[in-house]
Amino acid sequence: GTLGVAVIGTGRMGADHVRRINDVISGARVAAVADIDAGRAERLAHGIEGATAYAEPAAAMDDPGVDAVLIASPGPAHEAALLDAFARDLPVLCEKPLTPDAASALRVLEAEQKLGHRRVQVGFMRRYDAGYRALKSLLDKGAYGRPLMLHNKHRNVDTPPGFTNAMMINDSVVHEIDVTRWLLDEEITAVRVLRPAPTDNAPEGLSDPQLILFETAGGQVVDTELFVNCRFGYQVSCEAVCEAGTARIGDDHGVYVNTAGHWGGTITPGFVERFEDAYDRQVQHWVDATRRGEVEGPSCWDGYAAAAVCEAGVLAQATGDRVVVELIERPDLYR
Ligand code: ISE
Repeated sequence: GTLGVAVIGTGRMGADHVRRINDVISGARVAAVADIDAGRAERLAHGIEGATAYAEPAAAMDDPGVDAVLIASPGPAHEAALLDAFARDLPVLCEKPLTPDAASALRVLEAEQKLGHRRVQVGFMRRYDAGYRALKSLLDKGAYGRPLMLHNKHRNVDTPPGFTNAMMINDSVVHEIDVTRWLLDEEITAVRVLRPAPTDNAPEGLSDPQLILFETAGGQVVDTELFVNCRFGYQVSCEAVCEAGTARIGDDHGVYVNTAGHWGGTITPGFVERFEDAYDRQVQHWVDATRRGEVEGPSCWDGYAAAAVCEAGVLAQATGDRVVVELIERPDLYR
């Protein structure tokens, strides 16, 4: 039957996922929404037939219409919500980050292993972007030989109030951490961060742009230009340099225009637009897999590994040192 989803957190991503489940996705409906701001949850539930608003995540999960949970609350609230879902053995789609640090991610990893089966898909939506998927399949086929390097660009128009240097790693570079591990099928073993003189458009104290370097267990080197107050648009691209060729995605700007002495196209304003198709495909895949009784996509292991690389990255950023990433041995459940 139709999957009844409890959406936990009704901020920007939560509200967008509610709209998506309601209007875009097939096979699922919003059965419950929860937010510590109960008024916000109620306003959102009001427009949706059969959806009930709650203040507590656990209460939303106990709603009789709920079969699965989509966690879109702020990162620090994820661990508690994940453990609530595990206690009810409910399938979960958890927005990134899995949790904000490696120790809490490890607790989640251990709790899922106690269930004895995977329950969580982590919301690393770039894995569902058409460009990244095409690049992944080329690399998996060995189309251009062994990949040697990745060059990533990650640009945002501006940063929300309170955005910190640590968030540049934990919120933004976390996506390059995941695509690096996924595209190359290797763990990241060390991180370095270079901080050029900042743009005057960055808020006081924010080092923007930054250049982040990863080394992988396979000996590859990956660079990421992160520039989150670039002002001109939202851009994410990735170029793989292989032994016999290169492949680059993310440079497509849709319609190509000539006018008024200029040629070119438009740039998306933000991640919601740039990754709209990826978000849709991610949630549809989760719904379809869940209805088949399966769990696919990025796992708690991927969430934990990303958190461990983020911790090393934040340290590398603060010290200027090359910081080695320490991971536990990969548990059988995630092999
Ligand atoms: C935000 O949290 C995201 O996840 C976006 O994908 C990223 O581009 C942005 O830099 C983050 O702040």
